Amino acid sequence: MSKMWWRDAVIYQVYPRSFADGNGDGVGDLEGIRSKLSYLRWLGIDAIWFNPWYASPMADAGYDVADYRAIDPLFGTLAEAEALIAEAHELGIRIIVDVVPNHVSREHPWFRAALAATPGSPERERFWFRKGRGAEGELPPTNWISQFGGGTWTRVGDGQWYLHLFDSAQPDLNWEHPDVRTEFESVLRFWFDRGVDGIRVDSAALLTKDPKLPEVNGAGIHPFTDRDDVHDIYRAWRRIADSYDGDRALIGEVWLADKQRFANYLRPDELHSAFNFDFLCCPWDAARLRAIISDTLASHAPVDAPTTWVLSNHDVTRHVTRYGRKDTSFSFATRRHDTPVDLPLGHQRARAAVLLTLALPGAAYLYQGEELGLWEVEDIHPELRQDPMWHRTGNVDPGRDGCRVPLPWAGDAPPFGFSPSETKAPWLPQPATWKAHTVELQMGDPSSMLELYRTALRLRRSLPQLGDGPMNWLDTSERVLAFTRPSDGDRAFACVLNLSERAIRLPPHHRLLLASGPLSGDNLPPDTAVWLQV
Ligand code: TEU
Repeated sequence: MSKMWWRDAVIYQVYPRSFADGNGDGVGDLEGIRSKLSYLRWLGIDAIWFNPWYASPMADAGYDVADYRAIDPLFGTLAEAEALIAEAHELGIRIIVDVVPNHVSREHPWFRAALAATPGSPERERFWFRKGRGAEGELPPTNWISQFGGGTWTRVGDGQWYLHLFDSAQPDLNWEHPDVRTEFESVLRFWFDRGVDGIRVDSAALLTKDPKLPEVNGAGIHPFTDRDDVHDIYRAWRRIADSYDGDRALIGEVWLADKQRFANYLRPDELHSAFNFDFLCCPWDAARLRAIISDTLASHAPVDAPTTWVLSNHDVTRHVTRYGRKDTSFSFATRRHDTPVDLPLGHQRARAAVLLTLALPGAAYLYQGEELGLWEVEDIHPELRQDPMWHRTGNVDPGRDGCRVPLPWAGDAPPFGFSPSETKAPWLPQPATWKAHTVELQMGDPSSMLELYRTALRLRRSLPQLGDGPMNWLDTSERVLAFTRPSDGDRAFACVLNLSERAIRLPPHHRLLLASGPLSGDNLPPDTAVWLQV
């Protein structure tokens, strides 16, 4: 595989709970994943990113880690993880694991020791324990709001409060403490020693906090997001990654609106790459998409970092559903269900969208199931919902379960081959209508979403113009996105996406490589994209 693979890899996100269940307990696991590696190889991806698979009480689906060096028994064993990494490598697939450094689980030995210790003890210094405000210390130390809704402080028996930017089951670590730094450097080595090619850094902009813990006041430097001193951590981590053979990458989960500040994480001595989430919050609108593409490429150029494109992940409403909403004022932050979804429209746009992202410069992330055209499951019964967001927001935000429903592999009724038959029901219920979207049904059907993905991935590998490199906008109408990917020697490659309401004429003298939907002669219908040689 190529040097600096992370610059333009296609990375498939496996959410282990929901990919494939090998042992029949209704929850996905490593045995299940292993049985599907040949599918991923067939699909044509370059790398897999696994969401956390570590020992965890699963208060936030594994983003509450109790032991960073152990696999949760729900998923399997460390030996199985090692075998999985080795087998993937044999198939030419790289592996990325998810490390969660902002917080640990309430069950992590450090936090248990902190709870057992007294206020002011060294065990509490690894976290953010503070006195409360008010006469009796009955008010939390700050007004901060949790990423999951509600406050960021929970009070313990002796009256102190501890900080958690997410759920109370995820106490924040104190990155001023040398133990914390040493421990995570050792965790990185642990996984690099086991051959992983990359590490996703969860909540990468949140780790360091202003020790004075001031209120969030909207002006000036933020007390817990994107602080300048967080970059010291990534400089140290880069030295570790670079000390290994091969080409080990650090990939940041950085949610930041400011593109200049975002690019700081990608300086040559920091992270290799970071998730660009802009498409997740962007409606199906040519001007907005064009602005994101141009601004992203411009902001990454000074640090010579590649960008990444993401249409869906385990935290947001699946894009078939987002694009199927007639109401384009859609915002992912309010996961509202009150506008109807036109699924055929969502599918048509999703087909066009993947041709766009795979044609742009940089790396692309695919979230498991998007290649099947899966949509957000919005009618999960309240009692079956698992996401802490649903509970912490007082059931205002439906949470993220709807994008985490187990995959349909085969057959015409749940569990659709996700689990061996005659076993426990999948941990979240699958819609009966997914029988038309199984892998089994789509494989070999040239009109299916799955075969579109596979063809696009095969072409992307074979065309030297795609992946890393320059792009030029073609001068077309406002509601069309059209660009070329030039290359020496070869004919230029062009991608054209029609976001208007009328068919448009394709450029003259082209050769059609791939279309996301039916064309009428040389006309490109609305919500359709093509790849051309020009
Ligand atoms: O997400 C970090 C993050 O910023 C989330 O609050 C995100 O904004 C939210 O999920 C959007 O709905 C990461 C993980 O991707 C997420 O699954 C975890 O719950 C979170 O960290 C805590 O570890």
